[in-house]
Amino acid sequence: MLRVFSDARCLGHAAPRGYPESPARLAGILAEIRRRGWEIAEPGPHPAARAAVESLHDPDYVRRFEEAARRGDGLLDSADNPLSRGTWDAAWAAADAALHAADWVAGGENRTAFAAARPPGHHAEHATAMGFCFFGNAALAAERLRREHGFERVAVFDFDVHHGNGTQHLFEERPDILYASVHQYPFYPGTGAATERGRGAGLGATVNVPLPAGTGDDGYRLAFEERILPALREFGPGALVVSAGFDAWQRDPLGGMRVTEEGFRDWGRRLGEFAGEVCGGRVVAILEGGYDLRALPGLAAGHLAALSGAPAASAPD
Ligand code: Q9C
Ligand code: ZN
Repeated sequence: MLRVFSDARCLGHAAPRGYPESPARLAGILAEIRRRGWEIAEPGPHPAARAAVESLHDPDYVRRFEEAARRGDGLLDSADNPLSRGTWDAAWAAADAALHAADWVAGGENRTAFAAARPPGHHAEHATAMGFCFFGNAALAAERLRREHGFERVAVFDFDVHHGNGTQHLFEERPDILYASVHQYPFYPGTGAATERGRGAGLGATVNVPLPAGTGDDGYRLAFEERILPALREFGPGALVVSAGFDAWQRDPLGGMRVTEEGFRDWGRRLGEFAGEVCGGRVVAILEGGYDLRALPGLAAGHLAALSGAPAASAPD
């Protein structure tokens, strides 16, 4: 069963001219989801959001973000993180959607949730905005499943073309939350070497599979079969969080990979089968990147259909 979680406030984070992380990305995905007849839940603010964000991020960072937004500053921490009137609310709305998605998935078996939300989250550090990201949405979902819903081990798998430095760093000393990523390397943000395997008690619970520019469906399939799925299976999570970025697509304006639409469906199928066998079919997918406005809706919907076993397309009328 698939359920999509979104929030109209996510559209209010405006993109300056030439900024690829635009409201149109999400609007296109939501239109495609409606076209396929999939229901979209908009539950609004999550009662535990403030506490969840301030336990994962530095509360001083949250205050700094709020003050910068209120003052009307043009950006937060980096040129990749422009602020507009709706940015603060959008960042909370994305966190809210991720938390609601996690709550719903924890409520039964064979549930696939998709947080159709922006801004994305996997580059956001403990106290720094980075790479279009403000709050770690996927990390929030993982921590919610771990702490509030009692799953002893939760895995995050990240297939965005960029390495999720934020998610990795938030959990790198944790043995109870696995972070696994497949990404273009060397590339932005510079982290994600195979030698980064976690620290202290978390050693071994970080799995990086860097791939060279130009990798296509075959290279990704090998990475799944030989590295990612065995690591996830060995960890044995009670629930799976997927950082779903679609910027490894062959003509993405930011990425340099050659993945096709069929590639994203193939991973969806593999991850869905894995979840059915290992973690009661509990999957929380969170939107990260993906910047080709024409391709993105079909890539995301195709992946979700395969991941959840939802009908691939609505019947023609
Ligand atoms: N400042 C996501 O896909 N490019 N973020 C920076 C040099 C930043 C991508 C170029 C790309 C961030 C969620
Ligand atoms: Zn990305």
